[in-house]
Amino acid sequence: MTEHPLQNYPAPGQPVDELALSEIKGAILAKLRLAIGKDTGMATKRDWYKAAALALRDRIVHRWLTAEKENYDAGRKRVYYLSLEFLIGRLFTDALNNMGLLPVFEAALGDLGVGLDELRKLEPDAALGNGGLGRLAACFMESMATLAIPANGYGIRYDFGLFRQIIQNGWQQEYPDVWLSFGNPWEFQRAEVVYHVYFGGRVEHVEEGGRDRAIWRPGETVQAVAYDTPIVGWRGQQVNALRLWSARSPDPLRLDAFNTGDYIGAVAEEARAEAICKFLYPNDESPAGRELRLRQEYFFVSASLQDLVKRHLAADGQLRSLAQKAAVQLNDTHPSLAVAELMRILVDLHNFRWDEAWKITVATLSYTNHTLLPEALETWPVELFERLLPRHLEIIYRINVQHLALAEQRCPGDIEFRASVSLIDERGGRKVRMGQLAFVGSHRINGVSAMHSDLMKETVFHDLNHLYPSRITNKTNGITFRRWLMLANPGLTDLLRETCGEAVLDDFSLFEMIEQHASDNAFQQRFRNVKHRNKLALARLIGERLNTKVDPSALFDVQIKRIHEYKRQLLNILEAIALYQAIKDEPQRDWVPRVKIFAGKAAASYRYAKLIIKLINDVAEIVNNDPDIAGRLKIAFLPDYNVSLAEVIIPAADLSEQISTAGMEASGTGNMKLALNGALTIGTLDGANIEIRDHVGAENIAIFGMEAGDVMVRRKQGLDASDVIRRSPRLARAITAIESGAFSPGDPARFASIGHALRYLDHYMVGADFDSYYEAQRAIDARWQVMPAWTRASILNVARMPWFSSDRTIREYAEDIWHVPVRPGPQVVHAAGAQRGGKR
Ligand code: 26Q
Repeated sequence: MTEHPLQNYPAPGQPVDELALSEIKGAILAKLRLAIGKDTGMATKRDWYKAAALALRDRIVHRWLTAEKENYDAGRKRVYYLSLEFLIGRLFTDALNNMGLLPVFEAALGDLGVGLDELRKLEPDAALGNGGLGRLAACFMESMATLAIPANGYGIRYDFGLFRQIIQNGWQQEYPDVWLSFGNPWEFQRAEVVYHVYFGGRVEHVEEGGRDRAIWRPGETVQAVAYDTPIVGWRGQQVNALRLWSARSPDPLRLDAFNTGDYIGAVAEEARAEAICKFLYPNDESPAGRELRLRQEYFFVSASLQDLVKRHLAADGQLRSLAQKAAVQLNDTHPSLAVAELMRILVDLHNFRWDEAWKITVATLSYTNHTLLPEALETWPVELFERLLPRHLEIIYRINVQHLALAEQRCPGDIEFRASVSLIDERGGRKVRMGQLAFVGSHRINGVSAMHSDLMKETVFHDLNHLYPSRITNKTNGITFRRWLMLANPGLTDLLRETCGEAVLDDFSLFEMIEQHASDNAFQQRFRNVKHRNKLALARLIGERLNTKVDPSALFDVQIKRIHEYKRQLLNILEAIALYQAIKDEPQRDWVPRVKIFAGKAAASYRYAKLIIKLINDVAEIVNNDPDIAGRLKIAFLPDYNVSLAEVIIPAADLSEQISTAGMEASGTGNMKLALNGALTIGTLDGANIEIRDHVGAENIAIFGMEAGDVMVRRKQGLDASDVIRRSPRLARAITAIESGAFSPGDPARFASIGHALRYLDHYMVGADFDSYYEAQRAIDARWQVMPAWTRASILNVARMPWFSSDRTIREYAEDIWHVPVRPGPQVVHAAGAQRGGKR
């Protein structure tokens, strides 16, 4: 392999290096024989995929070990990203791309008679996450490696990822996601990295040297075993580990049971321990109260903290300096037991005084909040806590005493203030509030978009912000452009490389060079060709999966995300119904052909969300087969939305639906992926949509609907939708069609609950925003009919998205929260001939 980094990245159309090619071919063949145990004659496609993945992995491991040693020798501060979710998707081409080996592997596999693209599809998605929060963790891991931040991700190695979604007769059905059945070439089991994690039992207090000393006598022990997956940064300079914990029992067999022939009894404990890492929990409506979930949270927090404390002690010999050498980021409240566990480690196990331990804990930890929805804020019944984690409950009580004393100092006699900041919710059944715990135990608390961070200060954390001013900060989310542009949209990437020069791969701010071509006819044509090819690919996929024929030159209107009332897929399908009715009223008009594409999973227990999926599919059935429509409106619900499906849909989108009830979407990140790929956004002023508007310009985005303030006012007024329905015949007609069984002729009452919710509660303001949304959609139709102007807006969206790179987000975390250095901005010396686009 050549040493100059850029020579590994031949510009589009340039041949690959012959020497590298034969080396890679040899490496793949060697893996096939020696690691897989097959020769070329017997090898299946999957064998070839594994051989190629292992050949690549060898090259990653060299970089990994070098980076590790260098970071260790330099005594660099490390970041530990604690998350119960890492929604990674596939790693093969991601790692190839970042290593600069994509062209040479493609050529090598081609020479060996297998296509890289067909092998790529054999890798199952690592779907260890629900949605945005988990995908953010994956983007952050990639950006931390890219910026050469020494970092570890910590999470759980779930045996089953997020359920597989199958649509049967329009209804969602859930199946287990068996992603590990063919093995996982990316992970290294670290059989020697094992920690004990304890549960239950009781706490004894003894006096020792005039100090109270707590001794936890647990009732149960589980072992955590480490599995490491290397995460390669751009240009392969830095490789970090994602360390996922698997659970097992310390005693694989209970001998007493085994010796009496009670084999089930003999392995019962093992089964109980292993249950901890079996499933990923869905983010359904009421997550609280599930014992196994609390066990998962403590299991991975305890193992991760033991691991990082051990590493720190090995390097520094003492724990006083922990915060100077370790920054621990809590991805939502799910790991917030870290506050109590770090205190326990310092005070109970390492004899720190309480106050010093508290300083170290707060200086080490920081917490990211991802939601303001009150029903989604995590709490645990005190009784369950006490049974599972008795010592941690004591520690939380003691933290609370000190914290409430500060509250009393700040607002003497204000009982409401105390109740609102307390770590314990005393209203009906006492509960531990994980958000308050994470807040009090962290030196920085961040929201994920400007608006969300502002709302945190005004709503859920209003009083805590008063008590600890300057702790709340904003870190607007970002996405990794390597996956969401370079890999997902090679056509657009090549166009950018040709127009802005090779440097654009390292410096996304150079995207702005395409602005000068935004109205240029020839450039527009090339830009549209790229989009068209991506749409052809998606149209083919829709044909294969749904047996629905769609016109690739129609406007592709895309809403892809978890199904949730606040995200308002219902608003979208209502508009589809209204449009359907309008076309039927005037079939001769020149309607803009549209394909409405939906994808997303509903939590298995979220009945209403599953009914919305059924409604979308029922409407699709009628609309898609109505001869009056003549294909001018098509609706496609693509099943089993995951990272890999997103990589096909996003580059093909013309219109991005970001239509949450204002004030409810913390940020959104799909909105960024779609705009980066040239889709225009139709959206509310919510989450990061606001910042997208600020960057792309108000004329290049379609904003509609109520603002967050309006929503709050309307809620306070307690208005239902009756008034708006009375004033909007179009809305009334669409709702009536749903209620009358127009889309469910065999079962007219099927959607009665939806009709009822739309008319009488309308908590999510679907009715209140409907007219504004419908008009915004018709304005989109009008814009689509002037293709040069549409294309210009689309180009400007791409040009102005660089700020939304997760590299920018991670730089901000590094500077303001973690205090770690990052690799300085675009630093590559560009090879001759790479500047074909020229600099302005
Ligand atoms: C909690 C307790 C028990 C079981 C499950 C959960 C749980 C799991 C996942 C609760 C919430 C989640 C996921 C939340 C999530 O994805 N939030 C999204 O985070 C994105 C990244 O910041 C934002 O862009 C989205 O706006 C936000 O909805």
